[in-house]
Amino acid sequence: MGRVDEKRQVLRAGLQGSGVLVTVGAHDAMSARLIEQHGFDAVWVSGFGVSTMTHALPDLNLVTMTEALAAAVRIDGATSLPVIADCDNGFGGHSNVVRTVREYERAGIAGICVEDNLFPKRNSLLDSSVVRDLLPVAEQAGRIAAGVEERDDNAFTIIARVEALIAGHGVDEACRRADAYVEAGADAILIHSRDKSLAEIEAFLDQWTGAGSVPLVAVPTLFPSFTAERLSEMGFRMVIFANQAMRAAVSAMEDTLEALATHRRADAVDGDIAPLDHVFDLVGTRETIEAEERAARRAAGGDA
Ligand code: SPV
Ligand code: MG
Repeated sequence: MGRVDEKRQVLRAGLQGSGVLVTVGAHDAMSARLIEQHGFDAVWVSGFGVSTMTHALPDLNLVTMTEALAAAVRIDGATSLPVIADCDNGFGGHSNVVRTVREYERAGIAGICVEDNLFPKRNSLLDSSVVRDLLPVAEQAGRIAAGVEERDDNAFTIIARVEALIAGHGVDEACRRADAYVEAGADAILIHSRDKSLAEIEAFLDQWTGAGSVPLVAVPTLFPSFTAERLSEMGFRMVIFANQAMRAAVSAMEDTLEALATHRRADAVDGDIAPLDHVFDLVGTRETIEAEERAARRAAGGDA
């Protein structure tokens, strides 16, 4: 089995198993490599992370599909874990969702997630008590059905993300949307919430008659004290720690830059940053040089 098929199968099997895929958000290739080295199960290409770290732009649909796909491909290339790409609202209208499925599948990504936010979207974590409009449920269901129809490989996972709780539409609407997206052929449902107590999600799990029909995905950024195991007991098959690595990188850079600005000498930070050898090792520098040297010796031998 090739690398792409293997990653897709691992993702499928993990979502359909009885455990939980503990997934971490990457904003670039190195964060994906570190996520793998720390024993996680899958990598989430965070739209928030890529907007912030690659472009220094807000997560408001300013990153194009081409840019997001390029980031996903770089991330996918740096890890043997399955990669699920956050595709926001599919970067536009109906045909953009269809094209998104085609391009991400062709690029060898294991799965994507598409949300029902209107274009231009708002990041779901932004503090807001305003009830936001979402894409009409029938329209989003139509987009998902068309995306599912477009894919060639049934192992390419399409996750539908329900923003009804985030946008202030309540549990009934969240259930209605989850039903419609499952009916449209979504492989999994990401139910997003900002409720720190988890009461809203518990109400959704109690009320949604489709619970158990497809795997459920949680992003516990705003209910951070719930462990992956606890969320798994509640019925989630994937838990995404979506932005912690990105926020760690921002804090670490800020601390380092502050110390450099204060002390104006490089060794002010040496004890707190990754040693050069560690960085060389993370990207296989020595192995690459050795391979080049072996090739040069072979070429020289061949020439002789
Ligand atoms: C992301 O990581 O870009 C996500 C998750 O979509 S959240 O920021 O919680 O919306
Ligand atoms: Mg996102």
